Amino acid sequence: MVLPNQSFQLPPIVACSYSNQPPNTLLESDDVLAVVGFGHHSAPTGRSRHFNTGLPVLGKPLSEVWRSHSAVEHGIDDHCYWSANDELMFLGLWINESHYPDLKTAVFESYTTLLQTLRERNYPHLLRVWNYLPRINHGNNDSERYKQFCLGRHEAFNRYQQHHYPAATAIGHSGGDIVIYLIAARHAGPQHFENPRQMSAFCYPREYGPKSPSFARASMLQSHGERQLYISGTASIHGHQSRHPGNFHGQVGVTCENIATLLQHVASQLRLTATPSLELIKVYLRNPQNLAAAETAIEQYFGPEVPALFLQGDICRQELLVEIDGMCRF
Ligand code: 3EB
Repeated sequence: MVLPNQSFQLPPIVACSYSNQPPNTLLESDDVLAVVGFGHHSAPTGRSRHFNTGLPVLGKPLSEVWRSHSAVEHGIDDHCYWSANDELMFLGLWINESHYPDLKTAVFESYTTLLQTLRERNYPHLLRVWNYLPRINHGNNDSERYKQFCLGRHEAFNRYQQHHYPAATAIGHSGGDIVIYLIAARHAGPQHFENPRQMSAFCYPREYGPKSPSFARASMLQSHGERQLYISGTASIHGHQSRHPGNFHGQVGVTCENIATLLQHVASQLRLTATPSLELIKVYLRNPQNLAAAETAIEQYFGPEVPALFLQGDICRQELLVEIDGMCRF
């Protein structure tokens, strides 16, 4: 008798999808870890598992939904919104900068709270972080807000001896609080990857700021018989230099190639027989008028079947116009 392969019938420990259902409907399910909404305002929602950001959706309105393989526990403690299953914790907070002397301190304190919460709740392994902060490109040279953000994040990582940086996104928006949300694991230490075509961001030379950015190009969790890979930092950079400054077509091409190169690199490192394919992507555009060109280019490159969410957001280098996050399961 041939037994069915049970592993194929198990739901993934976490899955991300985009939904047009209202957040209140989505939050009725006890397996939802988080619903992330997109719009012009970023401030605490007051409802456990419900996040918003200051990034407006371009095109049809969708929420990002994170579902667990089982019912989750969740709550709001010490300004942190948390939810968890047996292996993963989803954790996030908003920061009102006016309560802090400066952005660097606000970011340091926030990361300290997040990392302390992960320690206390015993989900110590950072897997993936999203940082959405207002006016990311404001300020000149070393006082540019993105660079001050990098300083605060780095100090907190140092304090918690977090020397294995996770895949991360840092994108700017136009209104409200900084919002940071993340996924961390209880048992399995994630494996991190770099892109052979891009210098590791944590090695960027001094010209990009007083402290290089603390993130990996991709992070993978292997747990419950599945591997999931989170991809970030794919923007139009080769080595450490921006390519095609101000040229959207050129940049979207390099960004897609960066993703393809990274996936091939991961496949070769893991000795996989096939290159993983993208399960879904999130596209950040500095200029909403690039939406149609982005949709066409991305569909041509990755195919029409990959769900994509298009958001208006500022990329951390002034000259960059597009950034794409991705996720794979294999
Ligand atoms: C880059 O490669 C592009 O600081 O967390 C992309 C993704 C970028 C994440 C971060 C920065 C970050 O430097 C910028």
